[in-house]
Amino acid sequence: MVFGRSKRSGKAAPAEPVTLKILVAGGFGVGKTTLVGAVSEIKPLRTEETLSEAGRPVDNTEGVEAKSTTTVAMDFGRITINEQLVLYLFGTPGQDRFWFLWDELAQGALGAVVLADTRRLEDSFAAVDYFERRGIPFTVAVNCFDGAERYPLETVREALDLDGEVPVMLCDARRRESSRDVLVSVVEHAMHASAQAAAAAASREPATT
Ligand SMILES: Nc1nc2c(ncn2[C@@H]2O[C@H](COP(=O)(O)OP(=O)(O)OP(=O)(O)O)[C@@H](O)[C@H]2O)c(=O)[nH]1
Ligand SMILES: [Mg+2]
Repeated sequence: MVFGRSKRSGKAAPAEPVTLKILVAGGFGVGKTTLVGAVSEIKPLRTEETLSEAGRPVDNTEGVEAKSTTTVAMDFGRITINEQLVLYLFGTPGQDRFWFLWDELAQGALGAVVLADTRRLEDSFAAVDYFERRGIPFTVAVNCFDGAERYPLETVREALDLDGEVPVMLCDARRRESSRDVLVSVVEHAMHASAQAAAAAASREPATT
């Protein structure tokens, strides 16, 4: 019996896209949930709880007085950057009492966005420290809230004491395109950082000849 092979279409099977995990972090109320919701192509998973009167002494809502809810576990969303690249987004909770969740969320992350509000820049110090200590590449994105003063990016870089290679940019977390640009910056920065690390490791290898 002769078995025939089915005719090949000549087209290669489409390659699976690479999926990467990106954290969206920063201080309380800087717009993390807003950013994940603006770019996500799936209905974002949210874990919002109402800010209570009881929490007022510990929840500093200065500058975001209209805020009525806060993230208590995480946000989750997904964005397809192109045929080869899909990003899974994990938004962190902003309040100090949920710090214990960060290590769990950061596992396997390629990079991070640190959102900042120039009216409360100090709220994002802890996120910058966190990623610096763990060597996770990050981009700082200043979320331009209405009524917040605009500062040159170099001033923000100095105020946050960032290394020269950390990208700093402006964004509007409510806008999809703007938020997507921030995520592309994180991926590019992380790829660059990993290529540099690989080159440095190769140059340390002893010569084999
Ligand atoms: N004007 C303006 N308002 C914004 C922007 N981004 C977020 N907001 C508003 O600011 C508030 C805080 O946004 P969230 O996205 O909940 O902030 P968050 O960082 O997730 O907050 P936590 O999870 O509680 O830390 C919401 O009322 C948003 O509608 C922005 O770019 N411009
Ligand atoms: Mg949130």
